[in-house]
Amino acid sequence: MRIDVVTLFPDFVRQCAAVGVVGRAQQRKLLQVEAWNPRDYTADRHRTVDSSSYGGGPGMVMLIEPLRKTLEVVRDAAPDPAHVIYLSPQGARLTQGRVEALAKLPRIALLCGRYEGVDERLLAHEVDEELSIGDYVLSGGELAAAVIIDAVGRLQDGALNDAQSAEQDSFSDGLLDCPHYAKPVHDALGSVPEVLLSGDHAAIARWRHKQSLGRTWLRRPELLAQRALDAESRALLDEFRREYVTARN
Ligand code: 4FL
Repeated sequence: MRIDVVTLFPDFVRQCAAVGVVGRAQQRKLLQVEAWNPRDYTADRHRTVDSSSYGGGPGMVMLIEPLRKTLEVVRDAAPDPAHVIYLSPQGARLTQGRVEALAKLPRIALLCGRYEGVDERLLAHEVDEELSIGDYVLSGGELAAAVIIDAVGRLQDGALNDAQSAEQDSFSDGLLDCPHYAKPVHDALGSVPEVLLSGDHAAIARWRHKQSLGRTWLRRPELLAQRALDAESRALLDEFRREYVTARN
């Protein structure tokens, strides 16, 4: 998969994409990340990329022309059509489901805004989708782009080791992850739950599923409401709830 990023800070994006799982995916040719600076596609002496906002008020708006030219160069840089995404707090919230769909595309382009944003006409004509990574304001779209590159990059076939397998991630089945433990078995902070030492793989799988359900119920109940539970999951969650109430009393 190829990801092109349009940004005033191309080095920042390249450095983010060079480390860890995503960096390794690039080395393995599973992923190609390219960053493009609209300042390089300006025509004036000052390399102007922004201007004050019609209607007044503080803050600068990114101009149509440098972004249009940059996106034209981006599209011409490879044969696959690019699905163009603008990162902004006004976008639809990014979810693991959306990440999984994006990860299947041959090519996406990420447009990062700075200042107050981007001229609305450029967005209307050149952008396919607007995404937000959460309800807070950043000083630009670059960190949001880095989030998408990471979440999508690690899902490319061969990017993860067996030990990192994406099937076990939080949200891969719409639930939060279960708790994890490593050595020592006994510590001043507590002991490892007995079932995890039993070697009984079915009992361990059942315990983990129950913990996932229980934690989701405690911490993110809205995720459970969005999801139909089968009879076994309902029974496990009931068990978790009874134990939770008993432990509190
Ligand atoms: C982008 C915030 C995506 C949340 C400022 C510029 C943003 C953002 N998700 N804030 N872009």
